[in-house]
Amino acid sequence: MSIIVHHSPQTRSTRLLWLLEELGADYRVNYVTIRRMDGSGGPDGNNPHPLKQVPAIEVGDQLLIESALIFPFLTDRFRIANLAPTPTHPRRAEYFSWLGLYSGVVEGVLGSGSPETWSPVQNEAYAGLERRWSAAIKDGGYILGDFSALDILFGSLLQWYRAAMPAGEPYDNYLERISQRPALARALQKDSPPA
Ligand SMILES: N[C@@H](CCC(=O)N[C@@H](CS)C(=O)NCC(=O)O)C(=O)O
Repeated sequence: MSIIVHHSPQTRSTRLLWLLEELGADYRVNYVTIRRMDGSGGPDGNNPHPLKQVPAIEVGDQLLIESALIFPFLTDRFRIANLAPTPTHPRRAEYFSWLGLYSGVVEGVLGSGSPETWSPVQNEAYAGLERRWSAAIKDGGYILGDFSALDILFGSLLQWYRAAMPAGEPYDNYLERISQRPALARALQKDSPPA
């Protein structure tokens, strides 16, 4: 299976490199430019993403976008790596619920402005996510018990934006645990194009 990752350094596609390294996948990186928050960069003609964003992946002749869907697509393809519940596993529904929370709450709320601008409904959605996440990781665990693809998807949020979650325990320890993964170090070596 040939996989191409359309990627730009220090973005949401960096964690996809991390996932692919954890999965032991064989993949090629297509480095593209994107519009950056600071006004630099710009859409890249070599990026097949319809919105000129990253990440996007090509698997054979299929193009897939949106992190919350790329993750399960790949964990299903690479089941052997055991980074997510299989389709008949009793925690499969929990896995999908977290993926939905990522796309609906994390992207939907965090991406819609600063906390001061959130509506009461958005505040409650975010607080609910925080309660669930902190309960899962408080005793040295991970979101689904053992380390899984969800810890890459959600954990990368803390790596970019630690202030998104409350200060102190349990998030600091969790961040330290996930940051020590050798696959993350390998991914970071590929984050920027070779000089
Ligand atoms: N919901 C998408 C968001 C993708 C996204 O916003 N990517 C940013 C980089 S972190 C981007 O490409 N920005 C450039 C743009 O929107 O033009 C996902 O989670 O994959």
